[in-house]
This record gives sequence, C-alpha cells and structure tokens, in this order.
Amino acid sequence: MDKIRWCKDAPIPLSEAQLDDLRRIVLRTINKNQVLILTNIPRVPASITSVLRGISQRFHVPLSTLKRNAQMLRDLNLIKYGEAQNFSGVELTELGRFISELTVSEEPTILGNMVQTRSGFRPLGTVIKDLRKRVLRIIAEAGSGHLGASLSAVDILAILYFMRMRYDPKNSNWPDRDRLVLSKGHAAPALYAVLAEAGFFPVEELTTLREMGGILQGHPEMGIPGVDASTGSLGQGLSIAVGMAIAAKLDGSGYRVYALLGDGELDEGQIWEAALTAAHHGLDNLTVIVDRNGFQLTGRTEDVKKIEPLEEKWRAFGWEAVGADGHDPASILTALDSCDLTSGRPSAIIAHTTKGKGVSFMEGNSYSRKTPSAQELVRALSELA
Ligand SMILES: Cc1ncc(C[n+]2csc(CCOP(=O)(O)OP(=O)(O)O)c2C)c(N)n1
Repeated sequence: MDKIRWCKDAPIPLSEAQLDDLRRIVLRTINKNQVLILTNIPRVPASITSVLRGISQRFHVPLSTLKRNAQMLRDLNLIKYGEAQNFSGVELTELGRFISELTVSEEPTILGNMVQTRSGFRPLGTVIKDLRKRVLRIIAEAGSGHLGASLSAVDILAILYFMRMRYDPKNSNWPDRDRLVLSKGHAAPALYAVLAEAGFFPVEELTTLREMGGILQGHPEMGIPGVDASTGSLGQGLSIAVGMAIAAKLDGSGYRVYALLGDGELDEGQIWEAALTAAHHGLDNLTVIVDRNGFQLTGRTEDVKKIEPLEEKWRAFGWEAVGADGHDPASILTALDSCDLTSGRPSAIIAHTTKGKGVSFMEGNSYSRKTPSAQELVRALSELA
C-alpha cells in the first residue's frame, strides 16, 4: 500500500484512502462548532475565554454554544484547559492536534458555514434552499404529499443530518450510527430529500416519489437506505425511539436517538406514555424535537386541542425542555448542545417553525395537503431562487 507520512501529528503513517475515511468519520463525529474551536486554538498560550470570544465574533456563533462545545472537546480529550494550577490557557492535546490537522488539511472550507454533502462541501444555506426546491418539485410531480409539513421540517432535518448525526451513507446499517425516527412520517419528502443529499441513495430516485413499485412511498419505511423506522401512523414514533434508546443503553452503545414529532401529533396519548417511559429509564441519549408549526390537519393546534404550555408539560413528565427557532441553524444547534449535555433524563426541543416555510403563499395551513399546480410551482421556485 502507498504509505505516506501525511501529518506530523498522525499516530501512525496512513495512506490517503485511509485518511479520507478517517476524515469522513471524524467530520461526522464532531460537529462544525467543535471543528471551529479545534482549528482556531492558537499555538501560543491564550485563555479559553478569549479564544472562544474571538471565534464567536469571527464566525457569528453564540459564545454559550462554543462554551458547551469546548466542554465536549475536553471530555473527548482533544483540548485541555483550566485544570493545572499554573496553567490557565487552552491547548490542543496530541490527539487534538492530529484531529485538528485532519479536519482542515484539504478542506479549509469546513470553516464558516460549509457542510459535507454527497457533492462535497457546500454552504448550509444553499443546501437548505435546494432541499426546499426538491421537496416542492417531487410533491408537485407526484401529485400528492404533505407539502407544508415537509417544508416546516427541512431545516431541522438538514441540521441533524449535515451537522450533528453520525452515520455512514455507504453503510446505512452501521450499528453505532445515530438514529432518527420521523414520527411525523407524512413529512417523508423532506426526509427523502435530505437522505439523498447525504448520499444514501441517488438523487434521481426522488423523482419516483409515491410511484407504484418505487421505494419512496408516502411514508418512511425501513428498507429505504437511511430510514431507521417505519412511521406514518401518528403517535407511535416516540415509542420506537424509546426502544432504540433503551437498546443503546443495554448494549453499551454511544449512539443517540432523535425523534421528530408534529405538534398535532401530541394529541396522541401514546406519546405521553412513551414520554413517561423514557423519563423512568433516564434516557439521556434520546432527544425529541417537536416541529411546533402551530397547525394540524384541521386547523390551529390551540383551537383543536390546547397543548400549551408545552415546555412545562415535558418538564412535568421528567424531561429537560428547551425552545428553539426551528429555521435558525444557530438556535437549533444551541438547543441540541444543551440536550447533549443533559444527563440522567431525556430532552425535548420545542422548535418553533412555520408550516410551508420558505414560500410566501404556502406559509400557514393551506398547503397542508394541497399539491401545487404547475404555475404555483414556478412561482414557488422563483421565490427560492
Ligand atoms: C394515527 C393517525 N391519525 C391520522 C393521521 C392523518 N394525518 C396525517 S398528517 C396529520 C396532521 C398532523 O399534524 P401535526 O402533527 O401537527 O403535523 P404537521 O402536518 O402540522 O407538521 C394527520 C391527522 C395519521 N397519519 N395517523
């Protein structure tokens, strides 16, 4: 094998192919803010606060988010700070130096807002816009599908898959992968668009949405590469996620389980049974995200069946609960960070979203179940151009 000494901090000589594999795994294991910290720690002594402040100002990331990520890096033994009596600065460990070089060496564009997709590193904002366009096109082409519900969940799914979750699109059953249960399974078009962009299956497959004989039906099914649970009957997904999180604990696996729920879906009693079970078992490897778009099929959630105060309800059930702006990546990431740092109990993020987000005349509930006409599609795509 063509061995090279590529990186002076590499513990062993690695071939380029091995380095590529390693880089891919590392970039899916640590998140973008952690990469920012690792790659911006100066080699000269500096205090952790001044380093994080500098990164916060340059890359517009909240200081609190960086602080939490610095703690995670310290737990992973990639950085050191604030421990020895005569050492008040921050520095990379030997392993941290290697990981830092690995993440920036050939892809300096990881800095800023770039994320890894099937077609290389791309700006997150562009990726999200393209996902919205794809969702619109495939639902219009299929002639049916839950458009408003899909558009409200696009940002959350993109952040999870491109900035947070660990998985391998070439090995979709990798046992240690993080899991996502799309409990609001009717938002399948958004999940399919994200999975294709992440490289689980060809983007061309998306055009077969809801076609007889195609794999991409109206609701997610196991067997579709990247889909971790079959869903669609509202109310059941959290129970599946709880089972997965218990299995991870029993197996001593470190994977995390995410469940994306609709706010109308919370009318289902099974959600609250599962919530009690998760708290009882102290499932701190489980994160629920409620897509709080304010509507269900027949109207506003507060008119159909009151659910507020929602954060307090989750807390009363023994969960950590935080709010977030479900269309703001920084806000979603901050909420995910605080869930990662919660121990001994599961966490819920109430992500405030807009149904039909991104297209002015689709925002609200009118495109809950309606398919855009050819003219509406053109108008919608031009708004996202
Ligand atoms: C058990 C069950 N009942 C009814 C439906 C039909 N249904 C599909 S989407 C939907 C509305 C869900 O509303 P919400 O959870 O708020 O999600 P949103 O579409 O607003 O994102 C309903 C009732 C279903 N899929 N499962």
